[in-house]
Amino acid sequence: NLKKILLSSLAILAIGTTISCKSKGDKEKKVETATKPNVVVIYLDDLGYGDVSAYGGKGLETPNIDKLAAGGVQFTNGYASSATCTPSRYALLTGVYPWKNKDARILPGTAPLLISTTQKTLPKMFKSQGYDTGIVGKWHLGLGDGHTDWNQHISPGPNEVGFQSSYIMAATQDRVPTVYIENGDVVGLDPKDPIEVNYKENFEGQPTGVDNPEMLKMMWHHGHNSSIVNGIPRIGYMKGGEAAKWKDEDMADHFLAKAKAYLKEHKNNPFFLYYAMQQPHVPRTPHPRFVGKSGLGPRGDVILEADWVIGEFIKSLEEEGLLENTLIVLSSDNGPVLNDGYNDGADETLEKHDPKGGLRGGKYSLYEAGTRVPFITYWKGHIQPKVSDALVCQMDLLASLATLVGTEETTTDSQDILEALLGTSDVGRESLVLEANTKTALRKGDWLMIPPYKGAKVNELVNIELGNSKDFQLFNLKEDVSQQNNLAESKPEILKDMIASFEAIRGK
Ligand code: NG6
Ligand code: CA
Repeated sequence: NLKKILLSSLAILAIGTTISCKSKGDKEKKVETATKPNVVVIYLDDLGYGDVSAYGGKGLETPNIDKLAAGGVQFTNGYASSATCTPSRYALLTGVYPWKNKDARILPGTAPLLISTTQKTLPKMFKSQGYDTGIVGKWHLGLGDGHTDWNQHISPGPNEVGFQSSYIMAATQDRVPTVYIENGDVVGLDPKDPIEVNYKENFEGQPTGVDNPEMLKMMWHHGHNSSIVNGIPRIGYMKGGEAAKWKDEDMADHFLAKAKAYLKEHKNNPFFLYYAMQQPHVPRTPHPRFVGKSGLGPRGDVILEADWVIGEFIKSLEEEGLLENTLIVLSSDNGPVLNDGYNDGADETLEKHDPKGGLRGGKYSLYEAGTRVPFITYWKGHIQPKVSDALVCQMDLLASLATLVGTEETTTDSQDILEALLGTSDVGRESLVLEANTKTALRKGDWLMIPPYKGAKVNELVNIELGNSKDFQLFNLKEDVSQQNNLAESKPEILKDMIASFEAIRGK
């Protein structure tokens, strides 16, 4: 009898909570959609799960990111769609799995625009709701038609897929052209010194990382031995454009100034700002203010620099009176790598710091450290601080933020998990296909399944386990977050279910 009474009171309690949660959720939704909050996505480049002290990172303090985590929702199962940059950014901006687009791979600086100008995008969605939309920072989604003349207006690019204003670098900090591009025009270009870019062959008489080591202030380890800019050898060849070339050490301050200016200019209308920072991607070039500050070499130093930048940016939001009306989403495009092609000591100076945060693999990998990244939502006065285990992916921002601003946007792959993102629900996605170099794996519930793949087990150049194996791999991430125990043989039922779900999404 007692048991019965207990059970029924538990049931009443349970119903009570559901109802109150639901009505609370509905009410909040109404308020939020009515106010049209600003949205800022702060996106880091190669920042690992363990690179943030709020995520347990040791040997390095990131107080400003930690503040967002402590005052917002800190996701422990937050994912980029992919273990490299271009595909992750593609998914973030289009809400579509990148492996559905065969060209969504790490792109050279001369690649044509990857996103179709007719495709749905996150900025277009915001624009349709009366938002101003802007991007500051790394693009790496291709520009123009593939035959870009860098001395003319460059189009199509971010401005043709929904961003009303753009201030970008074309590809990566280690790829040419090493210039900023504002709304399709190279900034500071002297027409008498035109820019030429070629990824196949050098321009006659131009020094390279291979031939002119005496000119280098940073030594290359693999790749990165073509044109030299600011004493740093790059991927690809470039000639001319001297006055327009960026100064690597000033890049963080430069993008910060642009992002702050964006806030000032657009504070009177709802805006969406995609702030794509360059750290801690190679070449790691901290401003002298940060050199040596981490004790972990340049990789640690640029993480401190990035954290400082984020603090300054938030201060600006506060000063402009925008903080309580701005949803901030912070994440990273893929997991960490130490030596990614330059001898900058990143792999020698780790001490206690584990960029992977106990996960297996890293950038380029199908193991967890490739795609599981810091993922934080922060909205002062609107989001109750919590740690959430909900499975969330950057690809879901399109559908979720559409709901936030009062519209609907569906793609085949972006899921509306707004309540999880705002912390009012712990339910995220049920499953997610993860990608590394066009190979895919399935996360579902607590499980990760990697199908058999040919290829090296380890990328020796970067010293990262890629996830390739002749056998199926199955891990219970709840019990075995570092993925040491392959349960594919001992849990055949689960493996079967995972394969079926994977094939249902991926196709056979
Ligand atoms: C690789 C580069 C690496 C990095 C990466 C892109 C070599 C040998 N390696 O090809 O240094 O630039 O591309 O990184 O060139 S990402 O974060 O933009 O995906
Ligand atoms: Ca990256």
